Amino acid sequence: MKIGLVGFADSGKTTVFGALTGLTVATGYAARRDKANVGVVKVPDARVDALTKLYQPKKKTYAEIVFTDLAAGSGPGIERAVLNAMRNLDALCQVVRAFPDAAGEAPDPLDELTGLETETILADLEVVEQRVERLRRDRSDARELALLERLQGALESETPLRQLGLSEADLRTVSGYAFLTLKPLLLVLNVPEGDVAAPAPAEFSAAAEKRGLGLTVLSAAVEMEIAQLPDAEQAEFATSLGLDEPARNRFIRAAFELIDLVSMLTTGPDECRAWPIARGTRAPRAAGKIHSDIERGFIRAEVVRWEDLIELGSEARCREAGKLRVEGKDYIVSDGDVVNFRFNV
Ligand SMILES: Nc1nc2c(ncn2[C@@H]2O[C@H](COP(=O)(O)OP(=O)(O)OP(=O)(O)O)[C@@H](O)[C@H]2O)c(=O)[nH]1
Ligand SMILES: [Mg+2]
Repeated sequence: MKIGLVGFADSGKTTVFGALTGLTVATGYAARRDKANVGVVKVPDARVDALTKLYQPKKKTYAEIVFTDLAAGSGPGIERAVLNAMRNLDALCQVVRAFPDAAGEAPDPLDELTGLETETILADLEVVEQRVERLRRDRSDARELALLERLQGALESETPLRQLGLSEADLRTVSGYAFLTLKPLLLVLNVPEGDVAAPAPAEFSAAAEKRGLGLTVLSAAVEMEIAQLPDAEQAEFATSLGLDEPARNRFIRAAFELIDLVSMLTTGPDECRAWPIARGTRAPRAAGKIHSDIERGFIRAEVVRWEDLIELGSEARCREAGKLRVEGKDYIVSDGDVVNFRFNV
């Protein structure tokens, strides 16, 4: 799963990337280059922290996701090569500039939102038109043609494909085209240092809501500063700015949900750990994330809710209180389940 930071030049993508990964990356004009920055980011998780406090394990492991930072490229708009690179991503986070740039130029967040929307719609339309033409010529697949004509109509009326609510079957039919406007999209409004605790401007939130898009407000510059502090001081500094926690944490969790991942938890004296699994994953497949032997020899899953475990203090007490469930191979693991697999190899 790859999540991309995308958007116009100087919106702050690389600065956000640096804040997320804690890596030192060159920002600004000089940093524009052909190669994307790629980094692994830990997903902050209060449940892992709580379980760690209870079990005092040797190790604590958060779920991880990979972020890619794509430069917009030279010139106005988004370069063709960058739009193509976006096709390989599973989800997009558009960084939108809401701070005055180095030249003092006022930002226009709504214009960036609609600007990227238009560019991605046009890129998708090009793909659809070529395919429609081909299918009309071949008369090979009437069902696909009908579907693509419907998509073409939507794109021509400037509707991103993700807003159509396509069926699972339709999504499968078009999955090979890697449509940009079908990719999950999260907006990241990069605001000036003084606005980090303020809500997004009403006009911008309304535009996000109308499109059904998630929105995180942060200041990349501030988040970068926070990221460089020792862990213990990060929360304190965030509080001093009027934030409950670094905005980066909210953003990472939102990005994690964007790609439809949930966290299965495991705990014990060795390790407390969050395992990212696709929403809807059954127990044996989830077990396979830990080790293929556990999937192969799966017998059952013993499941407690993390809240119950924290409240009651141990698995044994959860069992006594009837809070430990024994689940079979058809069980779909939910977010926040603490699971202990029984297996036989
Ligand atoms: N004041 C302020 N400046 C910022 C903020 N975020 C980024 N900048 C500055 O804006 C400039 C561009 O930031 P980058 O992160 O390089 O922008 P980018 O989106 O990666 O740009 P490209 O890679 O060229 O597409 C740099 O000089 C940053 O220091 C912010 O939150 N506040
Ligand atoms: Mg950059």
